Amino acid sequence: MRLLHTADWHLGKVLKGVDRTPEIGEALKALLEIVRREGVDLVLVSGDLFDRPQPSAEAEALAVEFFLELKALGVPALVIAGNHDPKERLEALAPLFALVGVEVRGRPLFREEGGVVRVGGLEAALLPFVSERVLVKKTFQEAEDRHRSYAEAMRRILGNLQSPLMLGHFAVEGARPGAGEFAFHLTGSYAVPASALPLAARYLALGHIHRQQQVSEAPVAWYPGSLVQLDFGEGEEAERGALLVELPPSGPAQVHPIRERWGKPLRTYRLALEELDGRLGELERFPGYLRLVVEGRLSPEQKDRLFRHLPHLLAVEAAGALPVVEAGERGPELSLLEAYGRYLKERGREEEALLERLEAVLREVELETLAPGT
Ligand SMILES: [Mn+2]
Repeated sequence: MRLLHTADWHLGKVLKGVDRTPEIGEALKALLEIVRREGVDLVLVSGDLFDRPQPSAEAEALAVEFFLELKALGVPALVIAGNHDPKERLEALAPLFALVGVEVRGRPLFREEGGVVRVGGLEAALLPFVSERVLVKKTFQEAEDRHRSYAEAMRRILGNLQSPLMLGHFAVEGARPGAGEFAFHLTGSYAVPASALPLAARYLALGHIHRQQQVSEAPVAWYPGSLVQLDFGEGEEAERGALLVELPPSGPAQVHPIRERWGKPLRTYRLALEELDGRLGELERFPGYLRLVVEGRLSPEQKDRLFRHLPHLLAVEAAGALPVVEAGERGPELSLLEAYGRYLKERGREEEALLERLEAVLREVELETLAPGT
C-alpha cells in the first residue's frame, strides 16, 4: 500500500498582513500531482489543515477542492484535527466528508468509540490533537508534575489505540522544532516520550512540528513538515514537504522523503544602520518576504521609506528589542483571539494553552448568548 503523508498546511495563515493561502493552495496542487504520478492509494493528513478556528472562506474552498480532486482520482483520505483547526466544525462536517471517501476526526475518541477505522483492508487509529489543558486539569500542579501527567495520560490514550497505522498530532520528545512557535511545547516539555509510541503501529503519521524528520524507528514515526515556510522563525533551510510511505503487507514502513520548497522563502536580514543603503539592491532582489533587524536607531521616516521601497518587506525590528514596526496594518482586522496571540508573542509568551483557554471562554460566552430563552 502506498501512502502520501502530509500535515501542517495552515490554510488561512496571515503573516504580518500577507495572506499565505494562495501559496499553500499551489502546494496542495503539487501534492495532487504526486498522488497522480506515484499511484498513491491513501492520503494521510495529520492535522493543522487550517491556521485558526475561523478560517477564511478561501481557505475552506481550497481544502474542499483538494478532497474533491482526490475523490476524482479515486483516492481516499484520513484526516485528523490539529491544535489550530476548527475541531468542532471538522467534526460537524465529517459525515459530508465521508461521502467523498474522507474519514475526518475532530476530537479524540477511544478505540471503542470509533477512534479506529478500517480503510483498504487496513486498521488505522486516528488521534487528533488533545489539549494539554484538557489532559492536565490541575493548573496549580508543579510544572514537572504537569509534564509528567501529560506524558502519562498520552501514554494511556496511545496504548488504547494500537493499530498497524496511526495518525497523531502532538510533539514527540526530542523533535527538532521547525518554528519558534513550537519552542514552548518542546522546552516546556508537553511532549510524548518516544517510549510511549504504540509498538503495534507499522507507521505513525505525525503532525505538529513543522520540520520534516523521523522521530522514532520502532515504531517508524515521521513528521512530514509544513508545506510552506510559515514563519520567519522557521529556518529557510528547514526540511519540509511531504512523505511517500510504502506499507508492505507486513513489517515496518519504508519512507521516502519528498523535500520541497513550495511557497515563497522568508528571510531575516540583520544589518547595522550604516550597511542599509549599500545592501538595498540585494534586499530588492530577494524573491520572498523580508524581515529586517537593524542595529541602530531608524527614524520613522527612514522606516516609511524602506516599506515604500521594498514591497515585500513585512517587518522592521530594532536589534535586541521587541518588534517595533510591523506592516500588519495592511491586513484584515484582527480577531480578539489573534490580537491576544500577537500580544503574547510580543511578550515572548507563545503559550498555546492560554490561547486555548481564551478560545474556550469566548465559545462559552457565544453559547450562552445563543442559548434559547436567554
Ligand atoms: Mn502546525
